[in-house]
Amino acid sequence: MRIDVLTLFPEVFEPFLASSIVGRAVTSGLVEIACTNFRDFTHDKHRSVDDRPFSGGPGMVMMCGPVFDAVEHVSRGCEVEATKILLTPQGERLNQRIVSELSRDSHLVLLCGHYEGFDERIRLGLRPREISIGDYVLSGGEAAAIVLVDAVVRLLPGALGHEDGAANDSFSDGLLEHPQYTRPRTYRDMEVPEVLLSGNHAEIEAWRRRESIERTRDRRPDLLKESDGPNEHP
Ligand code: 9D3
Repeated sequence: MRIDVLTLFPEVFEPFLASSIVGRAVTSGLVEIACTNFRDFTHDKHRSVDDRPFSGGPGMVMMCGPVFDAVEHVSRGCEVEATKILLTPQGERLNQRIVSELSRDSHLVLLCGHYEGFDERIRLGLRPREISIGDYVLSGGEAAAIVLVDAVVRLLPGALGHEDGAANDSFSDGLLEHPQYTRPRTYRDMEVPEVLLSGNHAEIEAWRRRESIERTRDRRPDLLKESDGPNEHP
């Protein structure tokens, strides 16, 4: 997979791209990730990437020129058309289904905005998929792009090292994870549940399943509704 991140702040991605699972996926060649600065595609002596909205209003708007030119630059010579993604509070809310879809694409181009938004002709001309990472206000699309890249890259075959990892996650079966314990068996008078020390794997699996369902009912009843339906999690 190739991922191009278009941004005014390419330097914020550097420590993230160098670390942990994503860093290892990059060095092992599973994914190639490049950051491109919109400012390298400006047309005037002030290197403007934004301007005031026509007819007034608060804030600044990302201009068409640098955005179209940067997208065309990273798309040049590519045989398959890239999936273009505009990170915006107006987009569809990111979830594991969308992450999984994107992980099967060969080329993602992520557009990170700053300021109040994008000139509407960017939407009309590029027809990007528009994605939000949730209902809270960020100062720009960069943090959202990091979230998206992290979630997608860990699904690439070979990225986790242990291949059952992604399949066992919360959300892959629509349930939250069961409680987990490690040594010591007693800590400040708190004991590890007896069943986990029993060695009875059928009983342990049944306990974990019950705990997952109970925890999901308590904390995220919305997940039970939209997954397999009420009869799947008795
Ligand atoms: C005046 C209305 N504001 C929308 C709530 C304008 C505005 C605020 C913040 C426009 C852009 C931004 C910057 N945010 C993003 O670029 C962004 C974002 C977010 O703020 N929340 C969740 N997901 C995303 S993806 C990109």
